[in-house]
Amino acid sequence: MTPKTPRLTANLKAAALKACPLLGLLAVLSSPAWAERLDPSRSVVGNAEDLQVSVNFPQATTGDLYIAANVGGVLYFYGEHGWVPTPVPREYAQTYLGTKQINLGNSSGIASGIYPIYQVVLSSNAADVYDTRNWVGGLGSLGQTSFQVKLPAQISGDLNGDGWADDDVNHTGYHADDLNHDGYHDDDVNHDGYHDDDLNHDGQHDSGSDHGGKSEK
Ligand SMILES: [Ca+2]
Ligand SMILES: [Ca+2]
Ligand SMILES: [Ca+2]
Ligand SMILES: [Ca+2]
Repeated sequence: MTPKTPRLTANLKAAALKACPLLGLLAVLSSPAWAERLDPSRSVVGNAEDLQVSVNFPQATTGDLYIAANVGGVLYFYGEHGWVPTPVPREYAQTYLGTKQINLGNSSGIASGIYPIYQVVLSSNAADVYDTRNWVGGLGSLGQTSFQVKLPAQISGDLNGDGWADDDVNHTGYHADDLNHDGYHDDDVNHDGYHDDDLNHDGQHDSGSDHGGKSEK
């Protein structure tokens, strides 16, 4: 890992966070012609299962395709030879239109955890993936989702086992209360995967009387 990586990670995360309200604004103001969407085939992934996403390109988009995963605050990029902690494209100088399926590999080789995923197309020959001026389609073109890999259902929230957190009704890969799209409940400040008031770790907020964590019945 280079010493620069955390700063660069912060830059892309900041860009990603900026993109969210911008997308919301665009949705209100107009139909965002460039808005892309990154969809997992399922966001809750068990052992020895593939992590698969599709990217929807509503308009022809030409450039270098980058896929990144936030691994504990460090961005790893899915290059031609797998995941590496330096910015490399998955594909160079392609034109995309419609739906593109991408297999991000198998869960058997990665640690259990929550993995936010980003996707962007960079102008061909542009060097800096963190400079949003190089993003084809601008800030709104950033694709985002999140995988929950090999986690207990009390963390993933997938109690019915359908591959999605039960509160992720629109299948974005995020919990309904993950408005900042970091993969964690927004009230999970310590990022252990549980609501911070879920002391008995059953995946549910504890009631006011059970903060000893014994029971919430
Ligand atoms: Ca579910
Ligand atoms: Ca969150
Ligand atoms: Ca927590
Ligand atoms: Ca609880």
